[in-house]
Amino acid sequence: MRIIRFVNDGFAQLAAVTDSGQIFALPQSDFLALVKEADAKAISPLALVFNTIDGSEAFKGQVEELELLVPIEAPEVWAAGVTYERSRDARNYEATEGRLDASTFYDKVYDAVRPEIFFKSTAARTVGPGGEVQLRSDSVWQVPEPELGLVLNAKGEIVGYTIGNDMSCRDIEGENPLYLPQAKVWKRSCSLGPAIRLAETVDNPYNLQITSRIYREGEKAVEGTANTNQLKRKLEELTEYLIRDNELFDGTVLLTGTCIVPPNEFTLAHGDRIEIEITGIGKLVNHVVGAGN
Ligand code: DO4
Ligand code: MG
Repeated sequence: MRIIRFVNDGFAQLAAVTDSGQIFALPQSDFLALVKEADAKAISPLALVFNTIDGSEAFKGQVEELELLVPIEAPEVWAAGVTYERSRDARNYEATEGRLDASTFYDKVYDAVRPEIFFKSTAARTVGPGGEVQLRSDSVWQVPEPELGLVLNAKGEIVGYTIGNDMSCRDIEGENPLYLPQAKVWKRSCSLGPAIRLAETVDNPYNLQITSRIYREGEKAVEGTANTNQLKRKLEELTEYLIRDNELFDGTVLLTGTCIVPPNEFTLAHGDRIEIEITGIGKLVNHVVGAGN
């Protein structure tokens, strides 16, 4: 069962999408309201959705035909880094100008007990499905980072799964790790969507296939695949560190790191189309616009 938001008669409508693709309106204002109502009734969110849609009429049409909104206006988006071997190798490459024999702090963090977790975005900097992600004006090496996103409640519990794009500037980060916030956080540098999969309906979050494609002038320029079974850390390990001595807000999203990195000579350009697909969650599509657009 997936939860979406879309524009219905000019208003944001929460809806449930069944595994067979049927769409049912939900009365709650947003995803966390649904989770909290289920909590208050001491039933699971899935049971609440089934109770609500039982006997009601499905919307006509398919999800692809709707004007989708970001499935959650996450007050904060955080991200974990170097959680996959592929990410560690890519960071080493950009930090050492390709001298892969060099040992770096990326090697250390990959093996350390404490994971890398950084602040990524706010609702205002985050775009939804079909939205435009923006390039930085002072970077010449920019890539999308396709990541599994954890939707958390204020207690740090995983209540849903979504897809995130942690847009990144490899040259800025590679120049100096202290530039990380500038390599990661700017206007429209994050996207989430298209849906949230209820956590209880995901049997094994460590076996989700991730596929990413970048199209340029209608042609596929880059494609990569990965699986969450390659993740070095446990999801609870990441959420535990995020919540430690911290104050979390309902609907916080934690991105879990990337395992798909385009070839080193690739950089995003205005007009590119990015697709990120994760089994059971959907396909997040975004368009790239140059700085200042
Ligand atoms: O170490 C910097 C960030 C790494 C990252 O964003 C990732 O591995 O996904
Ligand atoms: Mg990342």
